[in-house]
Amino acid sequence: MEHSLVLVKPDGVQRGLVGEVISRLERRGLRLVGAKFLQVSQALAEEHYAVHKGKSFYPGLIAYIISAPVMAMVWEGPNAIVAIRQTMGATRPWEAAPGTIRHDFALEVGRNITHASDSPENGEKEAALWFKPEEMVSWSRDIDKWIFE
Ligand code: DAT
Ligand code: MG
Repeated sequence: MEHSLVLVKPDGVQRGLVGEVISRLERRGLRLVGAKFLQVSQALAEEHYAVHKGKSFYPGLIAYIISAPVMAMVWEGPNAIVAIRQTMGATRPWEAAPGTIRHDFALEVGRNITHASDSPENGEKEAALWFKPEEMVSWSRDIDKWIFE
């Protein structure tokens, strides 16, 4: 089962979209395994976005992610990485498909509401960066057999 770190970033929290994001992932059939609401530290922000260090947008990206609280979650499911990024939509909201979160709620790449891990390896790595093992819950739902083949 793949895991994805999902963040509702400061703009999404400020705009009252935490429930909307959770609702869409729940309806997709994904299973929530961890959640916390936090103000991100400079150190965590830099580690999370280390791959973007040196890019022109990096300073703005760090400033944005630490500017106000975020909702951090780990979701799991078969094909969770691709499925969740599909639900989020393309990084640049003007390229996001209609019906996706970034299409429906965003206009600018630097205010694109959510983060979601981009590979199964990064899903595991980011989940471990943001959550202690004991903060993640291993559980099953009665309905799982109707969602997971
Ligand atoms: P994603 O969040 O879809 O995984 P990414 O990992 O390429 O996208 O970039 C991380 C975030 O950085 C992205 O959500 C918004 C910001 N970003 C990316 N490219 C940008 C650019 N060209 N200008 C401004 N911000 C950018
Ligand atoms: Mg990314």
